[in-house]
Amino acid sequence: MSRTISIDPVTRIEGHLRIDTSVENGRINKAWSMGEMFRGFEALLVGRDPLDAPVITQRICGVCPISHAVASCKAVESAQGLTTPPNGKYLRSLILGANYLQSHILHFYHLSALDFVRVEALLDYRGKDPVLRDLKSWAAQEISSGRILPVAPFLPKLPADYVHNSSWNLQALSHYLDALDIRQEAHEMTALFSGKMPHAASLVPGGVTCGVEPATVEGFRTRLRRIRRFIELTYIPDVLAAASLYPQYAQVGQGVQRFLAYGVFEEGNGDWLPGGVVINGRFEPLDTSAITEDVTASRFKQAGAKHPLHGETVPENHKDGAYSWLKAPRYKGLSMEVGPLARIMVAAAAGHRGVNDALQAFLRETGLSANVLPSVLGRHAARALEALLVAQQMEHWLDALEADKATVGNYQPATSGAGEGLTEAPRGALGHWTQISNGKIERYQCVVPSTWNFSPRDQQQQAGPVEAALEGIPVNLDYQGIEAARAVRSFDPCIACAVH
Ligand code: NFE
Ligand code: MG
Repeated sequence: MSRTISIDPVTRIEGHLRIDTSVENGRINKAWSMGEMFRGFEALLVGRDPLDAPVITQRICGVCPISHAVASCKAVESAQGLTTPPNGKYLRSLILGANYLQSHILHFYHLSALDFVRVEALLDYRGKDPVLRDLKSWAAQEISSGRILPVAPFLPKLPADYVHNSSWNLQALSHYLDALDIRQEAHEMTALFSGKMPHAASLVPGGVTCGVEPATVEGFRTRLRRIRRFIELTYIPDVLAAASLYPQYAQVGQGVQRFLAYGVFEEGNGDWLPGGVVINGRFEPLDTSAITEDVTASRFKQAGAKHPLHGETVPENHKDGAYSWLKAPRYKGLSMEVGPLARIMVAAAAGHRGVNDALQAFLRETGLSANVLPSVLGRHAARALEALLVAQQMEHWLDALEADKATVGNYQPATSGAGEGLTEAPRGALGHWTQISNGKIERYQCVVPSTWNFSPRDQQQQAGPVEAALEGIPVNLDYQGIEAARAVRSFDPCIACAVH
């Protein structure tokens, strides 16, 4: 018997995502990923001063604005021949690193955990923890009234095979609250060097417009150590506990198993994490000339797949065969997974010693095997492991700052040039491409992580990475799509970014 299940909207994300699936003999056999809005950032950048690019593109998203600022600064720097001194690079890495930590913790606790935690366990709470007691009375109102709006985050929720272990559920909810405080500290870290969060004030083409004050550095370091302790003692153990309670999710959602990363976290001499691609299990160096965006199933006018330097953004709402406002990025014509798992797979395949050692230790301690990493649980595990690695590495970037040295380069911009700005946002490979002519932006294209992962089909009818990851997942029809929701969320969707 064939059935369809739609999740519309996918909740607890930025933006508007709809997932349609067709189910045959108890498994998803086809899926469609649909970005349901248009915004037009690329079009509104045209004709602006290049200095506006990092200011405007940060407004694409409140979750990962730092990544857009960095990609944008690098694109303008490459187009206008600007350079960034080492202090500026280390400061960017620190600001970006703080944003990674808050984003990864946000994703696990505040966006994903409620897919696995039985919130009703709160109703049985008889202990004295004042925070859990408050939460219990709040949850009691939501759960007993069954109202759908505006009582998020606990409702609406899909029926599912939630585990009944009360103490685990209660502990997870208590960590949900702790994670709010930890994220606040991560935001404070970002703001220490960037003025505010979201939408940093200090990131400009050529570097970072703040000084290196010892008191600021130490304020940043103190918070970093608290967050690192939280990752070691709470976040990683919670991911492992979820993995042991829901082991079936190590076996589903494998996806295309082709990974792409641009490289990220500028150090004095190159990036800390390498760029590259892994295809058929083998590492290949990155060739950005092989990137195209296809719009066959996207609501845009455009003749054929184009490299982002030549891309266009002309909306066409009622287009035959189009079902998404996302374009379909491809590498050598192939759909590619991006994100923390892709970064770890690429770094490991490239022989990055720190990542390889940490990954092997992680697999030894958890008893997981490397071949289950491409899976729903593998993506959560990769994100948690990356959070730890970034938090550790940030100590070195703090140590590398030099109080008496410049943080921005000389500002002598060329008035014309083509630029490519590559970085990695928490959710994966992020590139901005621009053409500057007579001191103004003539073209601007952003190709964003969730655009890669949530892309629709292309001219060859090749499914996007999330569409492919959903195929084959067993479903219980009574659960109305929780299995698909869990798989979708392992990619950490942000559709506000993806459609920009
Ligand atoms: Ni709106 Fe973003 C990240 C970017 S999304 S969150 O991380 O760029 O794909
Ligand atoms: Mg784009």
